[in-house]
Amino acid sequence: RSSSTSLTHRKLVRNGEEKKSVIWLEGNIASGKTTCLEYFSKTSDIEVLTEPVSKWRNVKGCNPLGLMYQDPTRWGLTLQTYVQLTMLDRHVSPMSQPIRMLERSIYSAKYIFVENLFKSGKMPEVDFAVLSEWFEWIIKNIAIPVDLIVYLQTSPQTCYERLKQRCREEEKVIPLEYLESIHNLYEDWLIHQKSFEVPAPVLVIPADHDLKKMLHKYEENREKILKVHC
Ligand code: DCP
Repeated sequence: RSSSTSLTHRKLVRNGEEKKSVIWLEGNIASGKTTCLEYFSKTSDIEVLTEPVSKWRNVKGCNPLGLMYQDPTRWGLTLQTYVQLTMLDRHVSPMSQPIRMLERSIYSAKYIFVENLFKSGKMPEVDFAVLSEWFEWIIKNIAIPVDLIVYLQTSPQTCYERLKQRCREEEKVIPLEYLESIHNLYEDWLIHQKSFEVPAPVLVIPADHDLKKMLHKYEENREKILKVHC
């Protein structure tokens, strides 16, 4: 950890309490969120919470992620209920650092992935209604803090190439069209802001570049991302 990246001196104290900041990192499947999180995890005073994908691939020996890709109509609700639970658990867990960076959110789970399953005709109306009621209840009754949304904006084609390269077993069935649908929902939500509530300001980082250039982009945006803390 480099001391030059320490933010300790910038801690804002309000009513004797340190102000904490929460940043959500959003973007399509294989948009490079993990690399971005790894990059910022090297900064002092930031805790990074990755998506609980390992849980989605193994709950008591079952693989709801794999099941969902095999048969979305049957298993979409199962996966998304579990995603909602595990993301909520992440959102309400006590912060151990002044800044938290979280991979995706309970909002994108609902507004992007559940919405996509339903809109593409793969989720029965009753499943969508039940998930929606759960979601509405949660956001009305439980505080889900967020100060900034960082959106890694990619083309679906780039994500498709990266997806093929990383070769995650469950994802082999994903066609380009699936990534296009997820992309369009993200753009409507965070760029055009015409579909659903956007709960914090959005910082867009173009993310089609190679790794070296992406690391440079993160460095360029470091202050903008971390200043929400002050
Ligand atoms: N997923 C889903 N429903 C959600 C959230 C995620 O079906 N509500 C799926 C999409 C992916 C898998 O879970 O198949 C993991 O999500 P990401 O691709 O976003 O995670 P990565 O770690 O792969 O992201 P990145 O490649 O950007 O680092």
